[in-house]
Amino acid sequence: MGSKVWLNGDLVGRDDAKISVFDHGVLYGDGVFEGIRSYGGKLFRLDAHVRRLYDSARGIRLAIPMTPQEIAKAIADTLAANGLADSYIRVVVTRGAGTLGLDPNRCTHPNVFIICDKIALYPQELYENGLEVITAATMRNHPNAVNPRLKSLNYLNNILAKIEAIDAGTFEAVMLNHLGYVAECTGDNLFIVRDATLFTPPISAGILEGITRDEIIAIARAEGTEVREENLTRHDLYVADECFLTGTAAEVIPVVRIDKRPIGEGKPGPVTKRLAEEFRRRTRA
Ligand code: PXG
Repeated sequence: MGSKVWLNGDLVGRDDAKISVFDHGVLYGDGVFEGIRSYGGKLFRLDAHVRRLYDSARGIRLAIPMTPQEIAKAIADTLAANGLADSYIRVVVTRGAGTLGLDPNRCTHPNVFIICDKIALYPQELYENGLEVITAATMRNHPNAVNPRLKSLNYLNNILAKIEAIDAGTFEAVMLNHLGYVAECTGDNLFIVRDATLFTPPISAGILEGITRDEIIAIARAEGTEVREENLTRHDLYVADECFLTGTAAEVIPVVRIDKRPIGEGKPGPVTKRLAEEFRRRTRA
């Protein structure tokens, strides 16, 4: 079965899923998106993703021409049409085709499309042995510029940091915010463990309010682990007992080296393993 893309109300073949080169999503990165996983044919935390999509759209003053219920149904229909039990779903809303020039009012109709495919960010082996990361020189977007809470189509900030990671021979980069505190990685949130307490940067550090992050915080609290959302410095990372990243695409992945420094024992720690195991159980349940 060829893959189907949902485009403005129709399920079309992958090669027929086309939008205009005058779409401001293409010309200016003017649009928003979501990345959602399905496990065993079930959409993981769909409502939270739909809500964030609408928040992002509101943040850029883009009116999605559908209700949240309609979007949720379109996502479910796309999943069903592709027959993938474990999949990655990309929902995109662009400002739509307009004229050259920034004015979004020249765009009459947002484009909405939904792709259902597979995603593998990191080699499987790294989920067992841990990932090496660097700190990027590129700082995370200032919250008063493009707020990182918005999942906008302009990911250049993250892409520039990702290039630094790749240049350094690693897969991921830690991004600091304008104050020098740890924000997040290019497509994942960051956690550390110190003395059996879990720490993660607060939303006010200028990060995406990750749904996997939220799930991990809930899992940790449910098992009685203290979780603190606090500003972290690079030094906090270097002296951590454990470190791991969370994201829809990445899921939960241990970090064992940052800027060539081993974290803790230099291998995935017990708290990370426990939380990753429970995350696996909840998603595969
Ligand atoms: N921070 C950023 C900047 C992200 O883009 C996360 C954190 C994690 O959020 P969630 O809600 O997914 O736990 C993200 C999410 C991709 C891809 O194609 C990236 C993300 C999600 C899915 C796919 O690289 N980033």
